[in-house]
Amino acid sequence: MKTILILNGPNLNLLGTREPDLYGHESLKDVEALCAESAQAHGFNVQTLQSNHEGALIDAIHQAGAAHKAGTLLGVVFNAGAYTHTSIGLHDAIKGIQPCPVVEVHISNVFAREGFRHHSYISPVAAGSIVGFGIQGYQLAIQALAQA
Ligand code: CA2
Repeated sequence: MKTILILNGPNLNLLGTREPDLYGHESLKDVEALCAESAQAHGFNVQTLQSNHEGALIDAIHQAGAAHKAGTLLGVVFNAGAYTHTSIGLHDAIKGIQPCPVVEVHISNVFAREGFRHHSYISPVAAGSIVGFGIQGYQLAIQALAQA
């Protein structure tokens, strides 16, 4: 059974603790459990990782690329958090593992927020982007990968 990597970036470990209007009441653990359930329904396993460190996220993307090449990984669901708006390193890492599909997810509608959240370094190299549907976005991303 192939794996889907659920990768979360900076501060997403704080989900459920503050700002429920933007990010809901569920914790990261809840999100990861939801992802495992959705992936299993489509016949896949999940591997989950959250990091507040850009380099660790880049390493995880490289490992995902190797696993995709080896045929054990279907793709990546990636919420890069604030690094979305700043990280050329993550852009290059995702580009470097193509054709491994990376689906960009944002819980909030970044386009309805501050101007600095309107630009994404991830979008141009992502297979697609899902924004503004809350944590359901992770399930939609899994569905997109499973049905591609
Ligand atoms: O909407 C999203 O999913 C974001 O990726 C979340 C990031 C933000 O920087 C992006 O612009 C959009 C922030 C994640 C921080 O999450 C927290 C959750 C609860 C309390 C504090 C932070």
